[in-house]
Amino acid sequence: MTLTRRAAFAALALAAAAASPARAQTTITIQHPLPSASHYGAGAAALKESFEQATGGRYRINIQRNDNEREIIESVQIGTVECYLGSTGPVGNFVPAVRVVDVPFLFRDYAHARGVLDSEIGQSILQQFNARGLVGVIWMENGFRHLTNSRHAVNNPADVRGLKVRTMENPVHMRAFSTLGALPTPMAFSELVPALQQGTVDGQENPIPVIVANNLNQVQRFLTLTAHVYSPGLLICNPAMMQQMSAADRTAFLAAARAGQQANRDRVSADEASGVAALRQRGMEVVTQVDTAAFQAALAPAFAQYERELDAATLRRIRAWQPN
Ligand code: EAX
Repeated sequence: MTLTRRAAFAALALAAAAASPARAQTTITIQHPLPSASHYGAGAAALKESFEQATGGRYRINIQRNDNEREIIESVQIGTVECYLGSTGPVGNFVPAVRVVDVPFLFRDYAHARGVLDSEIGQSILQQFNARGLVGVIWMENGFRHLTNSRHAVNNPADVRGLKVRTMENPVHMRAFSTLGALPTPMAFSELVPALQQGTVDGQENPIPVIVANNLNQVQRFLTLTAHVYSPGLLICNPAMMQQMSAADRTAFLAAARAGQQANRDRVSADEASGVAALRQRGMEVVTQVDTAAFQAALAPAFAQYERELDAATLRRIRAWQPN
Protein backbone atom coordinates (compact mmCIF):
# COMPACT_ATOMS: atom_id res chain seq x y z
CA MET A 1 0.00 0.00 0.00
CA THR A 2 1.45 3.38 -1.01
CA LEU A 3 2.23 5.96 1.66
CA THR A 4 -0.52 8.28 0.48
CA ARG A 5 -3.20 5.52 0.65
CA ARG A 6 -2.00 4.46 4.17
CA ALA A 7 -2.14 8.08 5.29
CA ALA A 8 -5.63 8.37 3.83
CA PHE A 9 -6.83 5.26 5.72
CA ALA A 10 -5.29 6.63 8.96
CA ALA A 11 -7.08 9.96 8.46
CA LEU A 12 -10.39 8.14 7.86
CA ALA A 13 -9.95 6.05 11.00
CA LEU A 14 -9.24 9.15 13.11
CA ALA A 15 -12.28 10.92 11.65
CA ALA A 16 -14.51 7.92 12.39
CA ALA A 17 -13.27 7.72 15.98
CA ALA A 18 -13.88 11.45 16.53
CA ALA A 19 -17.40 11.20 15.09
CA SER A 20 -18.53 8.39 17.37
CA PRO A 21 -17.63 9.13 21.04
CA ALA A 22 -16.16 6.12 22.80
CA ARG A 23 -19.09 4.06 24.17
CA ALA A 24 -19.42 4.71 27.88
CA GLN A 25 -18.62 1.54 29.85
CA THR A 26 -19.65 0.91 33.46
CA THR A 27 -17.55 -1.45 35.56
CA ILE A 28 -19.13 -3.60 38.28
CA THR A 29 -16.72 -5.25 40.71
CA ILE A 30 -17.71 -8.56 42.26
CA GLN A 31 -15.48 -9.84 45.10
CA HIS A 32 -15.48 -13.38 46.44
CA PRO A 33 -13.13 -15.22 48.85
CA LEU A 34 -12.02 -18.25 46.83
CA PRO A 35 -9.68 -19.10 43.92
CA SER A 36 -11.09 -18.46 40.45
CA ALA A 37 -11.08 -22.28 40.00
CA SER A 38 -13.81 -22.70 42.59
CA HIS A 39 -17.61 -22.85 42.83
CA TYR A 40 -17.75 -19.10 43.48
CA GLY A 41 -15.34 -18.43 40.63
CA ALA A 42 -17.52 -20.49 38.30
CA GLY A 43 -20.60 -18.53 39.32
CA ALA A 44 -18.91 -15.16 38.93
CA ALA A 45 -17.51 -16.09 35.51
CA ALA A 46 -20.90 -17.22 34.20
CA LEU A 47 -22.55 -14.02 35.46
CA LYS A 48 -19.81 -11.93 33.83
CA GLU A 49 -20.16 -13.66 30.45
CA SER A 50 -23.94 -13.39 30.44
CA PHE A 51 -24.20 -9.74 31.50
CA GLU A 52 -21.38 -8.40 29.30
CA GLN A 53 -22.91 -10.17 26.31
CA ALA A 54 -26.45 -8.99 27.11
CA THR A 55 -25.36 -5.33 27.40
CA GLY A 56 -23.09 -5.44 24.35
CA GLY A 57 -20.11 -4.48 26.47
CA ARG A 58 -21.72 -1.39 28.03
CA TYR A 59 -21.03 -3.10 31.35
CA ARG A 60 -17.83 -4.86 32.37
CA ILE A 61 -17.77 -7.25 35.33
CA ASN A 62 -14.49 -7.11 37.25
CA ILE A 63 -14.01 -10.25 39.39
CA GLN A 64 -11.65 -9.96 42.36
CA ARG A 65 -10.66 -12.33 45.18
CA ASN A 66 -10.88 -11.06 48.77
CA ASP A 67 -10.81 -13.78 51.43
CA ASN A 68 -12.40 -11.62 54.12
CA GLU A 69 -16.15 -11.94 53.58
CA ARG A 70 -17.16 -9.47 56.29
CA GLU A 71 -14.83 -6.87 54.77
CA ILE A 72 -16.40 -7.33 51.31
CA ILE A 73 -19.92 -6.90 52.69
CA GLU A 74 -18.86 -3.70 54.48
CA SER A 75 -17.42 -2.43 51.17
CA VAL A 76 -20.66 -3.26 49.35
CA GLN A 77 -22.64 -1.39 52.02
CA ILE A 78 -20.59 1.80 51.52
CA GLY A 79 -20.40 1.33 47.76
CA THR A 80 -16.64 0.92 47.22
CA VAL A 81 -17.34 -2.59 45.88
CA GLU A 82 -20.53 -3.26 43.94
CA CYS A 83 -21.20 -6.94 44.72
CA TYR A 84 -20.34 -9.77 47.12
CA LEU A 85 -20.43 -13.43 46.19
CA GLY A 86 -19.85 -15.58 49.24
CA SER A 87 -21.33 -17.57 52.09
CA THR A 88 -23.95 -16.50 54.60
CA GLY A 89 -21.16 -16.84 57.20
CA PRO A 90 -20.91 -13.25 58.50
CA VAL A 91 -24.09 -12.04 56.74
CA GLY A 92 -26.32 -12.58 59.79
CA ASN A 93 -24.39 -9.79 61.50
CA PHE A 94 -25.67 -7.40 58.80
CA VAL A 95 -29.11 -8.97 58.10
CA PRO A 96 -30.21 -10.96 61.21
CA ALA A 97 -33.05 -12.65 59.29
CA VAL A 98 -30.43 -14.70 57.39
CA ARG A 99 -29.43 -16.58 60.55
CA VAL A 100 -32.42 -18.88 60.24
CA VAL A 101 -30.82 -20.69 57.27
CA ASP A 102 -27.58 -21.28 59.20
CA VAL A 103 -29.17 -23.73 61.64
CA PRO A 104 -27.42 -27.13 61.73
CA PHE A 105 -29.21 -30.11 60.18
CA LEU A 106 -31.99 -27.84 58.89
CA PHE A 107 -31.75 -28.87 55.23
CA ARG A 108 -32.15 -32.54 54.33
CA ASP A 109 -30.07 -32.46 51.13
CA TYR A 110 -29.10 -30.21 48.21
CA ALA A 111 -32.50 -30.53 46.52
CA HIS A 112 -34.23 -29.42 49.73
CA ALA A 113 -31.86 -26.48 50.25
CA ARG A 114 -32.03 -25.26 46.66
CA GLY A 115 -35.80 -25.70 46.52
CA VAL A 116 -36.44 -23.77 49.73
CA LEU A 117 -34.06 -20.92 48.89
CA ASP A 118 -35.55 -20.51 45.41
CA SER A 119 -39.10 -20.63 46.83
CA GLU A 120 -40.96 -17.72 48.38
CA ILE A 121 -39.43 -18.72 51.72
CA GLY A 122 -35.95 -17.85 50.46
CA GLN A 123 -37.17 -14.87 48.49
CA SER A 124 -38.83 -13.37 51.56
CA ILE A 125 -35.50 -13.51 53.39
CA LEU A 126 -33.79 -11.74 50.46
CA GLN A 127 -36.40 -8.95 50.70
CA GLN A 128 -35.15 -8.16 54.20
CA PHE A 129 -31.75 -7.04 52.86
CA ASN A 130 -33.29 -3.82 51.53
CA ALA A 131 -33.87 -2.39 55.01
CA ARG A 132 -30.16 -2.97 55.74
CA GLY A 133 -28.75 -0.95 52.85
CA LEU A 134 -28.05 -4.03 50.73
CA VAL A 135 -29.72 -5.92 47.89
CA GLY A 136 -29.95 -9.69 48.27
CA VAL A 137 -29.99 -10.46 44.55
CA ILE A 138 -30.01 -14.27 44.52
CA TRP A 139 -29.06 -17.28 46.62
CA MET A 140 -25.87 -18.98 45.60
CA GLU A 141 -24.32 -22.05 47.19
CA ASN A 142 -21.32 -22.94 49.32
CA GLY A 143 -22.36 -26.49 50.25
CA PHE A 144 -22.80 -28.86 53.19
CA ARG A 145 -20.07 -28.27 55.75
CA HIS A 146 -17.88 -31.05 57.15
CA LEU A 147 -15.43 -31.11 60.02
CA THR A 148 -11.64 -31.40 59.62
CA ASN A 149 -8.94 -31.39 62.28
CA SER A 150 -5.28 -32.19 62.83
CA ARG A 151 -5.56 -34.11 66.11
CA HIS A 152 -7.60 -37.31 65.68
CA ALA A 153 -10.38 -38.98 63.73
CA VAL A 154 -13.84 -37.78 64.75
CA ASN A 155 -16.28 -40.69 64.81
CA ASN A 156 -18.92 -39.35 67.19
CA PRO A 157 -19.94 -36.15 69.02
CA ALA A 158 -17.74 -36.98 72.03
CA ASP A 159 -14.68 -36.81 69.74
CA VAL A 160 -15.41 -33.13 69.09
CA ARG A 161 -15.15 -32.26 72.79
CA GLY A 162 -12.12 -30.09 73.54
CA LEU A 163 -11.21 -29.40 69.90
CA LYS A 164 -10.41 -25.75 69.11
CA VAL A 165 -12.52 -25.35 65.98
CA ARG A 166 -12.35 -22.31 63.74
CA THR A 167 -15.82 -21.20 62.82
CA MET A 168 -17.04 -18.38 60.64
CA GLU A 169 -18.07 -15.20 62.47
CA ASN A 170 -21.48 -16.78 62.84
CA PRO A 171 -23.17 -17.02 66.28
CA VAL A 172 -25.47 -19.83 65.10
CA HIS A 173 -22.51 -22.04 64.18
CA MET A 174 -20.54 -21.01 67.27
CA ARG A 175 -23.46 -22.03 69.49
CA ALA A 176 -23.50 -25.48 67.88
CA PHE A 177 -19.81 -26.15 68.45
CA SER A 178 -19.84 -24.91 72.03
CA THR A 179 -22.85 -27.18 72.66
CA LEU A 180 -20.74 -30.11 71.39
CA GLY A 181 -18.02 -29.15 73.89
CA ALA A 182 -15.64 -27.74 71.29
CA LEU A 183 -13.96 -24.36 71.62
CA PRO A 184 -15.38 -22.33 68.68
CA THR A 185 -12.88 -19.73 67.47
CA PRO A 186 -14.47 -17.30 64.98
CA MET A 187 -12.25 -15.72 62.36
CA ALA A 188 -12.33 -14.58 58.75
CA PHE A 189 -11.39 -17.12 56.10
CA SER A 190 -8.25 -15.06 55.42
CA GLU A 191 -6.90 -16.03 58.85
CA LEU A 192 -7.77 -19.73 58.65
CA VAL A 193 -4.73 -21.35 57.05
CA PRO A 194 -2.16 -19.46 59.21
CA ALA A 195 -4.17 -20.41 62.31
CA LEU A 196 -4.15 -24.08 61.28
CA GLN A 197 -0.43 -23.95 60.40
CA GLN A 198 0.47 -22.36 63.75
CA GLY A 199 -1.84 -24.67 65.73
CA THR A 200 -3.89 -21.75 67.02
CA VAL A 201 -6.87 -23.96 66.18
CA ASP A 202 -7.06 -27.74 65.77
CA GLY A 203 -9.76 -27.84 63.14
CA GLN A 204 -12.26 -26.08 60.96
CA GLU A 205 -15.40 -26.87 59.04
CA ASN A 206 -16.16 -26.17 55.41
CA PRO A 207 -17.82 -27.72 52.36
CA ILE A 208 -15.82 -30.15 50.22
CA PRO A 209 -15.50 -27.57 47.41
CA VAL A 210 -13.79 -25.11 49.79
CA ILE A 211 -11.51 -27.77 51.30
CA VAL A 212 -10.47 -28.93 47.81
CA ALA A 213 -10.08 -25.48 46.24
CA ASN A 214 -7.83 -24.29 49.10
CA ASN A 215 -5.86 -27.53 49.56
CA LEU A 216 -6.76 -27.62 53.24
CA ASN A 217 -5.48 -31.21 53.19
CA GLN A 218 -2.02 -29.63 53.49
CA VAL A 219 -2.85 -28.43 57.02
CA GLN A 220 -5.57 -30.90 58.10
CA ARG A 221 -5.18 -34.70 58.37
CA PHE A 222 -8.65 -35.85 59.44
CA LEU A 223 -11.98 -35.24 57.65
CA THR A 224 -15.36 -36.39 58.97
CA LEU A 225 -18.35 -36.08 56.65
CA THR A 226 -20.59 -34.60 59.33
CA ALA A 227 -22.65 -32.51 56.86
CA HIS A 228 -23.65 -30.71 60.07
CA VAL A 229 -24.95 -27.60 58.31
CA TYR A 230 -25.79 -26.46 54.80
CA SER A 231 -23.91 -23.26 53.93
CA PRO A 232 -25.91 -21.09 51.50
CA GLY A 233 -24.15 -18.63 49.26
CA LEU A 234 -25.39 -15.16 48.30
CA LEU A 235 -24.95 -12.54 45.63
CA ILE A 236 -25.34 -9.24 47.49
CA CYS A 237 -25.09 -5.91 45.66
CA ASN A 238 -25.08 -2.22 46.46
CA PRO A 239 -28.54 -0.59 46.08
CA ALA A 240 -27.25 2.42 44.14
CA MET A 241 -25.71 0.14 41.52
CA MET A 242 -29.06 -1.55 40.92
CA GLN A 243 -30.98 1.73 40.92
CA GLN A 244 -28.66 3.29 38.34
CA MET A 245 -29.38 0.48 35.88
CA SER A 246 -32.14 0.83 33.33
CA ALA A 247 -35.04 -1.58 33.79
CA ALA A 248 -33.80 -3.58 30.80
CA ASP A 249 -30.26 -3.81 32.19
CA ARG A 250 -31.60 -4.81 35.61
CA THR A 251 -33.57 -7.60 33.96
CA ALA A 252 -30.41 -8.69 32.13
CA PHE A 253 -28.44 -8.56 35.40
CA LEU A 254 -30.98 -10.79 37.15
CA ALA A 255 -30.84 -13.24 34.24
CA ALA A 256 -27.04 -13.20 34.46
CA ALA A 257 -27.29 -13.83 38.23
CA ARG A 258 -29.43 -16.90 37.50
CA ALA A 259 -26.81 -18.12 35.03
CA GLY A 260 -24.21 -17.59 37.74
CA GLN A 261 -26.33 -19.49 40.28
CA GLN A 262 -26.63 -22.46 37.93
CA ALA A 263 -22.89 -22.55 37.19
CA ASN A 264 -22.11 -22.21 40.90
CA ARG A 265 -24.45 -25.06 41.87
CA ASP A 266 -23.21 -27.26 39.02
CA ARG A 267 -19.65 -26.82 40.25
CA VAL A 268 -20.64 -27.68 43.83
CA SER A 269 -22.32 -30.86 42.55
CA ALA A 270 -19.19 -31.75 40.56
CA ASP A 271 -16.86 -31.07 43.50
CA GLU A 272 -19.10 -33.09 45.81
CA ALA A 273 -18.89 -36.03 43.40
CA SER A 274 -15.11 -36.03 43.11
CA GLY A 275 -13.80 -34.11 46.11
CA VAL A 276 -13.65 -36.79 48.81
CA ALA A 277 -11.65 -39.17 46.60
CA ALA A 278 -9.33 -36.30 45.69
CA LEU A 279 -8.78 -35.44 49.36
CA ARG A 280 -8.05 -39.11 50.17
CA GLN A 281 -5.51 -39.18 47.34
CA ARG A 282 -3.93 -36.06 48.87
CA GLY A 283 -3.50 -37.96 52.15
CA MET A 284 -6.55 -37.10 54.29
CA GLU A 285 -8.06 -39.80 56.51
CA VAL A 286 -11.82 -39.64 55.87
CA VAL A 287 -14.59 -40.85 58.19
CA THR A 288 -17.61 -41.41 55.97
CA GLN A 289 -19.97 -43.33 58.30
CA VAL A 290 -21.29 -40.67 60.66
CA ASP A 291 -24.02 -41.22 63.27
CA THR A 292 -26.01 -38.12 62.32
CA ALA A 293 -28.71 -38.90 64.90
CA ALA A 294 -26.07 -38.82 67.64
CA PHE A 295 -24.87 -35.38 66.49
CA GLN A 296 -28.46 -34.12 66.30
CA ALA A 297 -29.18 -35.46 69.79
CA ALA A 298 -26.04 -33.81 71.17
CA LEU A 299 -27.20 -30.50 69.65
CA ALA A 300 -30.66 -30.63 71.26
CA PRO A 301 -29.90 -27.74 73.70
CA ALA A 302 -28.76 -25.57 70.80
CA PHE A 303 -31.88 -26.41 68.78
CA ALA A 304 -34.04 -25.30 71.73
CA GLN A 305 -32.21 -21.97 71.83
CA TYR A 306 -32.57 -21.51 68.05
CA GLU A 307 -36.35 -22.05 68.37
CA ARG A 308 -36.47 -19.33 71.00
CA GLU A 309 -34.14 -16.83 69.37
CA LEU A 310 -34.73 -17.27 65.62
CA ASP A 311 -37.87 -17.23 63.45
CA ALA A 312 -39.43 -20.52 64.63
CA ALA A 313 -42.26 -20.29 62.06
CA THR A 314 -39.78 -20.08 59.19
CA LEU A 315 -37.79 -22.98 60.65
CA ARG A 316 -40.98 -25.07 60.66
CA ARG A 317 -41.85 -24.03 57.08
CA ILE A 318 -38.36 -24.92 55.88
CA ARG A 319 -38.47 -28.36 57.53
CA ALA A 320 -41.96 -29.00 56.11
CA TRP A 321 -41.12 -27.84 52.57
CA GLN A 322 -41.52 -30.46 49.88
CA PRO A 323 -41.02 -30.11 46.13
CA ASN A 324 -44.35 -29.76 44.37
O1 EAX B 1 -17.43 -18.85 51.63
O2 EAX B 1 -15.25 -18.65 55.72
C1 EAX B 1 -15.65 -19.78 55.36
O3 EAX B 1 -15.42 -20.83 55.98
C2 EAX B 1 -16.47 -19.86 54.07
O4 EAX B 1 -17.05 -21.13 53.94
C3 EAX B 1 -15.55 -19.62 52.90
O5 EAX B 1 -15.07 -18.34 53.03
C4 EAX B 1 -16.34 -19.73 51.59
